[in-house]
Formats: sequence, structure tokens, C-alpha cells
Amino acid sequence: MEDTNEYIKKAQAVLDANQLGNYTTPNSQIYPHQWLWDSCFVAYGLAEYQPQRAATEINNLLDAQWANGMVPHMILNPTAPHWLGPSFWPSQRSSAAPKHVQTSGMTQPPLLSLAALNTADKLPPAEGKIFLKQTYPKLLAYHQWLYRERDPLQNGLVVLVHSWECGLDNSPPWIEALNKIPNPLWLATFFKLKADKIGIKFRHDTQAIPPHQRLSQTDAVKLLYRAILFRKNRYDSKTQIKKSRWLIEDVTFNSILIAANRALFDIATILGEDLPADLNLRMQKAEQAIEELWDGDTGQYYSRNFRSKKLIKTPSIASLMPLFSGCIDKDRAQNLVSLMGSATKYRPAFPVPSVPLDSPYFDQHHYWQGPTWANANWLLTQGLIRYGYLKEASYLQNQTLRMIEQNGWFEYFSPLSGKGYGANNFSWTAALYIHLARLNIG
Ligand code: 9WN
Repeated sequence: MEDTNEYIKKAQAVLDANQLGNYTTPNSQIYPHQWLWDSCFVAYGLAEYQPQRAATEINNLLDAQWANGMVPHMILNPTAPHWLGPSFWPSQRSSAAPKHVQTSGMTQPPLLSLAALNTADKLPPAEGKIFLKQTYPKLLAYHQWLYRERDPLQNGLVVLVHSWECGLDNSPPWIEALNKIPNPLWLATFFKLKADKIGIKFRHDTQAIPPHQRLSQTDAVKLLYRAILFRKNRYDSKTQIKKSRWLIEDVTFNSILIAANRALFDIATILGEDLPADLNLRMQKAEQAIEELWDGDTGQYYSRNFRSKKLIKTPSIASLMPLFSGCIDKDRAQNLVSLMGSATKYRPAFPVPSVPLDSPYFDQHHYWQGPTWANANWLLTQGLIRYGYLKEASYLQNQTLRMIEQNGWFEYFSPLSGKGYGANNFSWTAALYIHLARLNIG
């Protein structure tokens, strides 16, 4: 058996192959742009051996920040042929979009402050401080944007306007909420005539990867249509929140944001700065508000429909993510750890499946509706460590590393057999392999 250092070298080669100038694509063929949360995960891996490149990766994200503070979820490579390229996202429709680069019009899980703090920690001290000094105002503006434009009720929970923002595109709670909204007549007719099926031949991803491993064509068309509606509103959050019915207070996103708020606070402290009082207040509220997403009957957290104010009680891996926030109490954490250990739900041979095994949605091949993802395992490993579940964290760390070593650098894996699916040579799998392999849990 090759030893860990050999695998680390291979992981580094994956990150090199996917490097494009100042950033790392998730996979140079299937995902030829820069993605926000992918690059944050990549920065964690890079920081272990090339912290300057991790800093460049983060700086490239922040260089595309909008004037209102938003950091877009995709920074586009104008020359790549891709269905979500510049012609799909004319970001110039918003006056807040940058002029020197083309981007998407929405955001993604806000790991940025966490990745920046970790990168600074790995840089030589003086360089780390300069890096934080340069990035802090931008990180601050991003958190301010999230609470100013996406927390309209000022309750501490941020609202997402599209499932691409939560990073778990076709996760059952999002799809279920979407399917409750009637389609306009033309779209309903389109589906009735099965005309959407024609488009699958033109999709970039399904040409390279068996379609049943990807987002279904019906879901893909619906997600594109919802993004187009946001585009029509010039990517203006206020208008979208007023008009759209597909608005969700997402539990994964808000859990990550709470952890990132703490990182932003640490960065401010290192620099001798005080966070603005109103932001501080909202950050405190957020830590209490996550409790509104708790459901005592089933003993887990759920995302909430912003319009109906009802929890979307469809189990998925998102229900476990408050562990990453670090702000839930020990009893709640214990509940989630027990759930994660349940053999009929989240504990197959290669945990953690993106939906529980007993869910009607479960399909070991199908994107965010069953497979195990390295980034979710990484988030949960960090969460387990935070709450002192070191045995469980080591188990998950080991299973994730073995799964990748035995099956390759895939985008996602069967939780039953460990076999890899989706794109191969996937950047966050490689980067998080490096970070997890170096993580000393004790
Ligand atoms: C849309 C890049 C991204 C990830 C997301 C994943 C997928 C995009 C897509 O790929 O989303 O943003 O093309 O479907 O769901 O988590 O960031 O790897």
C-alpha cells in the first residue's frame, strides 16, 4: 500500500492540473471557472504546503467582489465553453458588478473568512498579518452584505434565493420546496411534451458523465429558469426576496456563516479592530436564531421556508451541519452525533451519505441525493472535533481518506461501495485529502 505522502503528492498533482492562472478550477473540463466554496476548500489544502498560492486563490475571489459587498459564487473564465458561462450570467445587468471580470450573480457558502484565517496562520507571521490586513475590509463588507441584503427580517438568519447558493444544488429539501411552486404554463407544457429531455444532449456535464449521476434534466431546467428570474431582477436581493416564492433560510449556509462570523471576529482581534456594533449584534442573533431551525419531534435541524416560516422536514445531510457552527449546545450536538451514527440513516460503509439511507430520495449515484462528498465529511469532521467527539472525528477522517485512496479523486462516492462518481480529478477532494491527512485529531 502506498503511504500517505505518496497520496499527498498525487493530490498536489490534481491541484496543479486544475490550476488556471490565479485560481484552481474544480475540474478543468467539467467546471472550468472559479467557484467560491470550492476555492475555500482548495485553500485549506494548499495552505498545508503552498500558503502563498492559497492566499492568491482567496485574493482572486475577493478581486471579483461586487461593490455592494457580495462575493459571487462563480468567477467566469470567458474562453471556456460552458452552459453557465458569461452569456448565461450577464453580470453587468447589476450596477454593483465589477467591470474587469465577469461573474455569476449569486453567492455560495461563506467559508471565506475561515479559509483566510487558516491561510494567514500558515504564512510566515509578517506575511500573514499583511494578508489579513488586506483582506479584512473585503471580508467585513461580505458579512455586512449578507446581513444587510439577505436578512430582511433582521432575525439573524440569512435567506438564499437559489439552491446553487447553498452548494447542494438538488438536495431534497430545496427540490421539494421548488416542486411546490407551480410552473408557468409554457414551462409546464415544455415538461409535458418532454421537450426538456432534448437539452440533455447539449449539457456539458452529461456529455462527459453518465446522466443518472448528474442533476436530472427536469431539475436542471427548473434551476436554470429560477436563475433567469433572478437575472431579470438584475440580481437585486431586495426585489428577489419581495417577488420570489423559492426562498429558504438554509441550515448549512447559516451554520457555516456562524463559524465564519467567529473567524471574522478573530481576524478583527488580531488586527486590533472592532467589528461594527450592528454587525456584532446580528452575529449574536444568528447564534440564537439557529435554534429556530431545530425540530424537537425528530431531533434534528432543518432549513426553513422563508415565506411560510415552516421547517422543511425532509432529512438531508444539511440537518447535521449545525455541528460545524460551533454554537449549538452540547445536548443538541449529542443528538446529531447519535443520528450520524445510526446504521439505517447515516452510517453505511463509506459515510456520510448526502441523504439518509432510509430516505425515499436515496440513490447512491445521484449527485446531492445520496453520494458521500469529501467536503461534507470535512465540515462534519471539524464539527465533531469542535464538540470533543474525537473518536467519531478520527473514524470519519479515516474512512474519508481510505475511500479516496481506494477509489480516486472523484467528485462524490457511493456510500455503499466507495466507488467514485461524477468528475474525476476533482479539486476539493484532493485539497481536503491533504488537509485531512495532516489533521492531528489526537
Ligand atoms: C453550480 C463546482 C460546483 C460546486 C457545487 C456543486 C456544483 C454547480 C453546477 O458544482 O454546482 O454552482 O454546475 O451544478 O453542486 O457545490 O460548488 O464544483
